[in-house]
Amino acid sequence: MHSVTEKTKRHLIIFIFPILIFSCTQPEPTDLTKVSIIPIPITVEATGSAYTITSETVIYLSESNDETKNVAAYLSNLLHPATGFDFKIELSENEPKAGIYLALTSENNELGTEGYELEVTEDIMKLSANQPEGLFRGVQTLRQLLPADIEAQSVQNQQWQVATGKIVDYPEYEHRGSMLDVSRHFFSKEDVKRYIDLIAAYKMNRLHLHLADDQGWRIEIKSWPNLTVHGGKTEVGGGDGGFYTQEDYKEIVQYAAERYIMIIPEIDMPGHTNAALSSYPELNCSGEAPELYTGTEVGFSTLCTDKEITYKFVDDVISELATLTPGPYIHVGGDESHVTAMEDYIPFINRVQEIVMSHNKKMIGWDEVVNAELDSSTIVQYWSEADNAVMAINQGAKVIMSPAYKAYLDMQYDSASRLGQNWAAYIEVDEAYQWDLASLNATITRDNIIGIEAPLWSETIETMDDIEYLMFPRIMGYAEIGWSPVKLRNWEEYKMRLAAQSSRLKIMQVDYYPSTKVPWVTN
Ligand code: TNX
Repeated sequence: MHSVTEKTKRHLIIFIFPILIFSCTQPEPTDLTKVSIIPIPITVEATGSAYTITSETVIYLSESNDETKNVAAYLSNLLHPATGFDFKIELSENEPKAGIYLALTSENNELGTEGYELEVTEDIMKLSANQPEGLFRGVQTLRQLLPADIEAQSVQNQQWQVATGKIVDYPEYEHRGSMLDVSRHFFSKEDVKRYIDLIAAYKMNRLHLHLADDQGWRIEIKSWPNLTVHGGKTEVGGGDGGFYTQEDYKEIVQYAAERYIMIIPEIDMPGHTNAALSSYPELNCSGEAPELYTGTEVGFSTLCTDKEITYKFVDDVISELATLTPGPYIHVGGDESHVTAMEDYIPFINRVQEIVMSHNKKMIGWDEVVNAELDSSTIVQYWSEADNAVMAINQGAKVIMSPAYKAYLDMQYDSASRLGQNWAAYIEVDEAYQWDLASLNATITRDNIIGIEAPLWSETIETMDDIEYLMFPRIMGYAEIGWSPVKLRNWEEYKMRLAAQSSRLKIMQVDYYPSTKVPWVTN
């Protein structure tokens, strides 16, 4: 039953409220310290008012070059679909009176290359950083300060307010990333781009692509064409596989670079090589090519480490990959080579390391590579044995932290999870968040760690929805572990911030796992 007064009230809301919104000069008071931001910034101060983005808002740049223009265009493209506004981008060497101002400064050393400062008043939203990269990370914060509807892909009729105050923010670790296995199941270029967009939103800066394994070879190598023609044909379960042409791959690298994400290519060897062995019989000690493999066993394949052609192959592959890779790293796998004798494995890795370095790249390997003699530039990715990470450190190598029982995105959340494996652990959202890279082991200390990577192995996943279900929300916690200092991190507080992200994730159409550990806020 609606009374007359209730009807009148509704009319007031329908007719008077918009007039209030569009004619009012006083913005609604808002508290910047109450806004949910992931990863949590270093400092946030609120001044209790709001800045409003309107159709008149201009994006100003303090300096106009390809990179700053790219960040401004990225911001404009981010804001355009939901607001419907066409933002002008203009150069303004001096601070403008109003608008969004992207400023390069060299005033604050502690910001480093990725840090930023965001100052919001009722008139201006000023984002400053030492590098365009810092501006880009700051844009991701700005995004979370706006109402969740900013993520919508169609025009939303509402106010676009940002709480006033000041944020100063920079990362704890230089290396913050995820790995996607495109070998067990192949994922299209478009899927990889979405993956890049999703990790960029939480300020990650590395995407490691696992490009070759027993089940499929996914990157075109012009000097060994059968690797993809034959070796890329299928995947786990026997479905159609696929591969990236070098042109596709360059496009991925470029797309990532525009988001300040480095692509780290991995060709796993000497094990995990059935797809290559099946494509070229001469790489087998027997001289006979095995069938393509579509199961999920590991540890049964090996390159023939005492044939010279093997090193010609490795050199050709790494040479082409190095040419496609602007970043400093080539990942050579080295894990689970159970059928390679240790006396063959060690000289093989030593030689592969030389090959990588001869192409002016640094080698990364899974933690078993510590059995070889590592160069001081080599990086070890700890996934399995803490003792291996300790050996790496004793050899002077730095470590990427991906301990499977904490950081594997392909682990099931619990025994009822519809996807994933559980050989390392069940990893619920709280388990994924509540640990610190530098306190797992007494020898693996802060100074030896370059950062975190959360790997997503793809034995059990086939679609982007599947990816998102295992990735979210855990990836947001891994992003925070890499970005925010441990003293700012606390599960009880984090879970509230995470809960507040649910409408945003829904609007972004992220198919996240709705863990019962999180008190999700549904509008
Ligand atoms: C172990 S992690 C592997 C992968 C599997 C993964 C499944 C690592 C270096 N090797 O080959 O896909 O487990 O969780």
